[in-house]
Amino acid sequence: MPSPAHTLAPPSPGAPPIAPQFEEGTTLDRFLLETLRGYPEATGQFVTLVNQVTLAAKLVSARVNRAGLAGMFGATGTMNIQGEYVQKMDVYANETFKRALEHAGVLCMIISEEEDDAIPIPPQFPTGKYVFAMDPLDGSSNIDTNASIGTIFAVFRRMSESGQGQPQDVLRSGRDIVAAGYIVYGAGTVLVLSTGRGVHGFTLDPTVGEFFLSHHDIRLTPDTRTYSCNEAYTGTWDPRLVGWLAGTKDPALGWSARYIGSLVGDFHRNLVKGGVFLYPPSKKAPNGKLRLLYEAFPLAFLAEQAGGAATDGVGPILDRTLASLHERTPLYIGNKNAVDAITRVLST
Ligand code: AHM
Ligand code: MG
Repeated sequence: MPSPAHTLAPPSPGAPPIAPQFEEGTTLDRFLLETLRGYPEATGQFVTLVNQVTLAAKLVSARVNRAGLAGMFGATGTMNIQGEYVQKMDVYANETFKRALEHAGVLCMIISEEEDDAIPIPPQFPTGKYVFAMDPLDGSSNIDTNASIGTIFAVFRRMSESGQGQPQDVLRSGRDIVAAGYIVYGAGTVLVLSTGRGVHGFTLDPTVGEFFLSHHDIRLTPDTRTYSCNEAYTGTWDPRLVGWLAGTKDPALGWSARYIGSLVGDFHRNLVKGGVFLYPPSKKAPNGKLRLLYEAFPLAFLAEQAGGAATDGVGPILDRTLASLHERTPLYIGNKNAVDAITRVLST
């Protein structure tokens, strides 16, 4: 029986529940093979896909580390579909991920923040069963300052039968995501991944070029006392939200703020240490600034997998159905009680 599009793969009949103990030095490759062992449909193309993602991540990581020396700081002088200045590293990351992924026979379509239309698989390469949506270099305006930046991605199983991907392969519910993750290029390079069975982090050891398990089963506790947002914009936010934020200023409550201005950096910090990230609609960005498909969807998938939550202020992000590739959304994401409190405030 074919597996439903929204699960990576069903376990093979009689497969034992998998709860392996991971020893020090477990590579990403070994982790995938061991955790997906009972899921034969998921090995093969999916493992190849992850391997190609890590190859691109290593190349981008190396370039980010040398950006100042390699003349990769600054903008190209052109604007993307989002009306934002394209940085030189945006172009490099986009090309690197595309080149690493397009030939492997595991994708039928790539969607990138950097390109207006869905990217078909070049005709000389075989197509595969997954759709890959990415923000190749989120937060890239921070590159000149050495702040954390990253690649965010979501993976869907195709709906169409074969050949090039079709619009129905990507214009769909966030609940159809089968895997999601990001690579944060910071003090170290860390890949955070979920295949729908928890959230796990792998740190790149650049001396050997391997990702090793470093954050097993990351969990978001229900409560947090940290928020992340661009508070300079509150003048045009919904007053109910401004009221909620004002409430956090009571010294008795012990709130703190952390904001890098790089979604992937802020989210990673909050995932590891706890925190709620807010990017509400504002006068400048009436539908929010962040993109649903390759920013909000994958991070919402990770947040839910870690026991947290993500909403657009009305309902769960993952309940949304994508209407257009570069659609924007408000985003409130992180520890569950804070996200729920914000959603409650916005619905009263
Ligand atoms: P980008 O994908 O073009 O880098 O833009 C998105 C970035 C996010 O990383 C970050 O959360 C947000 O823009 C910061 O916006 P602001 O400068 O308005 O606070
Ligand atoms: Mg981005």
